[in-house]
Amino acid sequence: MSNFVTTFFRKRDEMNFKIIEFKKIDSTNDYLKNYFSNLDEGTVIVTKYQTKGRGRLTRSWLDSKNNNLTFSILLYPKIANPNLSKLTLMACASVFDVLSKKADNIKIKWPNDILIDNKKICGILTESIFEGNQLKCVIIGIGINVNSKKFPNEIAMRATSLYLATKNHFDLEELLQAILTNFSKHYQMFLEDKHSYIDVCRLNSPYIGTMVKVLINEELKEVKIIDILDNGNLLISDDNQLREIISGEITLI
Ligand code: BT5
Repeated sequence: MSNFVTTFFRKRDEMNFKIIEFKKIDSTNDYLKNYFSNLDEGTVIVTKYQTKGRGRLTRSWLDSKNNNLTFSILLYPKIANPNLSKLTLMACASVFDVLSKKADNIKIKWPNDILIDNKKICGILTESIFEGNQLKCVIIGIGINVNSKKFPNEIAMRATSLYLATKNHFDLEELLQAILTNFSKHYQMFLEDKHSYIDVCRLNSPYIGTMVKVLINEELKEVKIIDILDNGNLLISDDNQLREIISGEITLI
């Protein structure tokens, strides 16, 4: 498999990214899972075509050749037990900042999606690797539909791309660099335990203050979304009882 490496360095306090690009790969998250031990923080695996992209649980992330931005970032957070929900929201804010300058009606759907006109344009998968009790690394995988003009039937009604939303083509490398610049800024906030990226999610979530259907432990409930908390959890009102949930599937009524 051919690949090439670009390295660019940033100012003090910002991340160094080393970008390794594959023409084709099964999953950029799986590559980092397999090879992280030889790679530094800030290594980014990006591909022109991901053939076995993964979503959460056993779900798939579908890609089409040369159209989309599909990448994973390797992190070694120097804090005990980093909160993965917060890291996912940090990545959501990093992508949101860039996409919202390119298209209208962009929203962040807690815990890991970005939507345009209520259709999914980006999904984020954050994974951690432990050896015993010791955290070895965190991998943040990001899939963004950029220039795709159509989608497979199973997701056609629920997916969109920057191209479909704007009728413009976008340069994938330029988008990647802009997202990494934002990521570096928000990651610094994360490490300093500041929450500006949660504010980005809070301000741009379409659900806060509304009634939604939520799947909690496989039970479908109708609840009111109150807030996204600084710890990354969702605060809901369930039968007038406030309740914090760690992750769940949200469906707008
Ligand atoms: C996600 O899971 O949305 C996380 C997707 C993460 C993908 C990235 S790409 C780089 C890295 N390498 C990987 O192998 N994965 C990461 P979840 O919330 O579970 O949503 C998955 C669901 O999104 C699927 O079941 C489909 O319904 C839908 N879906 C799949 N492909 C899509 C696409 N291209 N656009 C919009 N929706 C899609």
